[in-house]
Amino acid sequence: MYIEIQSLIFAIMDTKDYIDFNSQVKMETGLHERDRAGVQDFVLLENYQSEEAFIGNLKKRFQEDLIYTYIGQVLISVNPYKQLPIYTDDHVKAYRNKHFYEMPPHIFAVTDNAFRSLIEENRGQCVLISGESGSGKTEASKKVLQFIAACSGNQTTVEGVKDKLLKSNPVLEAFGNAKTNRNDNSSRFGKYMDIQFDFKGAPIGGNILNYLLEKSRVVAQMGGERNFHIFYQLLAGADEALLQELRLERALDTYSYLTDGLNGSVTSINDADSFKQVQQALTVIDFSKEEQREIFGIVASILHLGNVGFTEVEGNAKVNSRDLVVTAARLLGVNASELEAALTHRTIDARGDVVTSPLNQELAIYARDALAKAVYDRLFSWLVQRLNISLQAKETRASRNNVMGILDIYGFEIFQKNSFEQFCINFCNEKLQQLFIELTLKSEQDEYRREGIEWIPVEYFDNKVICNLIEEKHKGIISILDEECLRPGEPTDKTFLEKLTQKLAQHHHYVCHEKAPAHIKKIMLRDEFRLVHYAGEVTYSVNGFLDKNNDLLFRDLKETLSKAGNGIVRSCFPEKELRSLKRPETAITQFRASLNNLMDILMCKEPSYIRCIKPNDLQTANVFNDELVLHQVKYLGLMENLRVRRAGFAYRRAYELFLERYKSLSKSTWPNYKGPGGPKAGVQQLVKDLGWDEEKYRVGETKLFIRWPRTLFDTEDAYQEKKHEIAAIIQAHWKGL
Ligand code: AOV
Ligand code: MG
Repeated sequence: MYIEIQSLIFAIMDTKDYIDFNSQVKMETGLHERDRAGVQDFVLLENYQSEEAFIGNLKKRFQEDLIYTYIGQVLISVNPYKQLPIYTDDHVKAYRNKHFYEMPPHIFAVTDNAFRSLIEENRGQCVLISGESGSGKTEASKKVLQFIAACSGNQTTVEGVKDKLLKSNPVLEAFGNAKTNRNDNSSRFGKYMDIQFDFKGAPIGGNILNYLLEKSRVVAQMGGERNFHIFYQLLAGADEALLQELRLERALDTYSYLTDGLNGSVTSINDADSFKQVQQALTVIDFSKEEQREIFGIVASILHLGNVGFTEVEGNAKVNSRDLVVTAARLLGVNASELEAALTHRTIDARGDVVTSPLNQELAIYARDALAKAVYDRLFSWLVQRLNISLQAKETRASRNNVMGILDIYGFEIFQKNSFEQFCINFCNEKLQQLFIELTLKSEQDEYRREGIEWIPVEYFDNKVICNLIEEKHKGIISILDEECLRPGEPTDKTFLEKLTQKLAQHHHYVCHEKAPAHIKKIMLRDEFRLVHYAGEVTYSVNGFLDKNNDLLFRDLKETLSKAGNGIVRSCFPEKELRSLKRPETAITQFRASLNNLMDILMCKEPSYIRCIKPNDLQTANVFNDELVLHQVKYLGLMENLRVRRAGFAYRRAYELFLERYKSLSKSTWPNYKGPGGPKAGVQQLVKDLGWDEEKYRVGETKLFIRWPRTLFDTEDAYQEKKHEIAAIIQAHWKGL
C-alpha cells in the first residue's frame, strides 16, 4: 500500500502541474482546437487523399496563427512572417515532460520528445529541419536551442555553456548569412550543431560542423542582394575609433564589393544593433580583444582590397591605388610591396623550376578576388573552429550517445540565374530529401515488415535517381566536372557542358538545350543545362563552374599570407600547404565527401523531422498562397508521408511503455501485470479489458500498433480521469490520518 501511495503521489505532482498550465494553454491555443481550426494531426483528416483538403487544413490553421501541424511525429511548420506569442517561458514549461500527443503541435513538443528519448533511452538524436529558402529553418533551429537551454539544468557551469551555444548564432549569422532575393536573412552555409549532455541532461558542450560557404558573394552579388551581413554591420555599428583604426568610411558606396547588388540597408535588419550583439557575443564566447581586432581587421582589409584597381602597361598589370594596398597589407599584417607583387605576378613551381611571370589586368582582378574570397572563407572556418574550442566540453562526462544534433542548411533555391553555388545547395537538399525517404517512408514500411504486420506498400517518388545523376562515380555530373577540371589541354565551361550533354542527354532528369521541349528551349541559353530536381526544375548556367570548382589561389598570395602578422590569417594559410605536392581536392569533391560524412552521422541517430513551408514569396504575414504551398507539399512528399502513416497505424508504443502508463486502467494490470507472457501479454489483456475493437490495433513483435489516434486520445483521457480519482482518494487518505 505504501508503494502504491508513493507512486500515486508522484502521479499527482506531475498531474497538478499539467492541469494548471494545461487549462491555460487550452484557452490560449485550444487543445480541442480541432473544431475551431482544422485538425492538428493530418492523420485525423477525413479526406486524407485529397491535396485540397490537405492545403485547406494548413490554411485554416495558418489563418488562426496555428502554424504547426503534425503528420504523426513529423512536424509541419508554416512560416508566419510575424512574431507569435508562442515561445514564452510559460510555453517552455507547458511542453516540458509532456507526452507528445497531450499538447497542441509545437516545435517544443518535438524537441521535448527528442530530448527525453536522449536522456531516458540514451539514444543519440538529431533534429532535421528542411524546406526551401525562407521557409523558417534557421528560426526553427533557434527555437530548438531555446527550448533545450531553457529546460536543462541551471548550475553555473551549465549556464556558461548554454550562453555560448546561444551566442554562437548571432556570430555565425553575421558572417554566414546575407540578404538574398528569397530571404533577408538567408543562410549561405550549412550548419550541423551537436549539443553534448551529461547523464542528467545538462548541456556540457557543443560542436559545429560547417558546410561550403557561398564565398563568391564576397566579391559580387545579384541585383537586390547584399554581401554578408558583417560588412554592413561593421560600417554601421563600429564606433569612430574603430572605423579610424580600420581606415573605413561609413558610406556603403565607397566600397566596390558592396555596390553590385542592393546598395543599402534592409528594413527588416538593423545593422548597427546587430553589430553590438556580435561584439557582445564574441566577448561571451571568450574571444580575446586581440582576436576581435584581428577579425575586424580582416573584414576591413577585404573592403579595401575590393577597391584596388589595376591598369595594364604592355600586358602587365599595375596597381593603381597603392595606398589601398598599403592599408590592406597593414590590416593583414603583411609586407605591402610583397602583397602588391603577389597581386600582379604569378610564380609557378614546376618540379623545382621556379618561374615568375607578370599577370595582365584581367588575371590581376581574378587574383585579387580569389584572395578576398579565400581570406573570408578561411576566416569563417576559423571562426567555427574557434567557437568549437570555446564550446568544448570541459569534462568527459558525456557518453557518446548523449548528443543531440540540429541540422540547418541552406534551402532549395531557384533564382533567375543559377550557378555553381545553387548547384551545390540544391544537391545538398536532394541528399537531405533522400535521408527523409530512407528514414521516414522506407523505414516506416520496413518496421511493419519487421514487426510482422500485414501491409499494402505505398508508392512514392524516390529521388535517389537524381542523387545518382549528380554524384555517381565515373558517370555523374560531379565526376564529369572533376574530370574536365583535371584534364590537360584547354578545358572550359563550354567543353564541360558538351561532355555533360554527350553523356547525360538520355537521362530523364537532365535537360540540354538541344533536346529541350520547345517551351523550355525558348527560355534556355546555349550555355545552360537544366536539372529536374525533386523540388522543381532549375536551369544552371555553366559559366564559372570550372573556376569555382578548381578554386585556385595563386601561390604567391598564399605565400604572402602564410607569413602574416595577423595571427588568424597566418593560421588560416599554413606554410605546410605550400610544401604539399598533392593537388588539392576540387570544391565539389570536398563538398560531396563532407555531405556523405554528414549522412553517416545522421543515419546512426534517431531523427525528428521539421518540414518548413513558405506561405508566400513576398516575405509577408497573413498571406497564404495555395499554389505555392501545394507545390511544396507535393515535393516534400507530405502526401505520401501521410498515406504511409494513414494506411498503416498512426501510433505505436513499445509494450513496456504502454503498459507502464496505462496499467491503472484495468484490474488485471494494476499495480503490476503478473500473468505469463510479459508486457506483451499484459498489454493484450489491458486493451481487451478496455474493450478495444480488434480493427483498432495490431499486435507486433515488440510494439502495439494503434490505427486511429482517437483510440489513444480516449485512453489518455481515461488515464487522466483515473489520476484525478486516485488523487482524490489519496487526499482523503491523508486527511483521515
Ligand atoms: P530559412 O533558414 O529556411 O531560409 P529563416 O529561418 O531565415 O528561413 O526565416 C526567414 C524569415 O522568416 C525570418 O527572418 C523571420 O523573419 C521569418 N520567420 C521564420 N520563422 C518564423 C517564426 N517561427 N516566427 C516568426 N517569424 C519567422 V535559407 O537560410 O534562405 O534556406 O538559405
Ligand atoms: Mg537559414
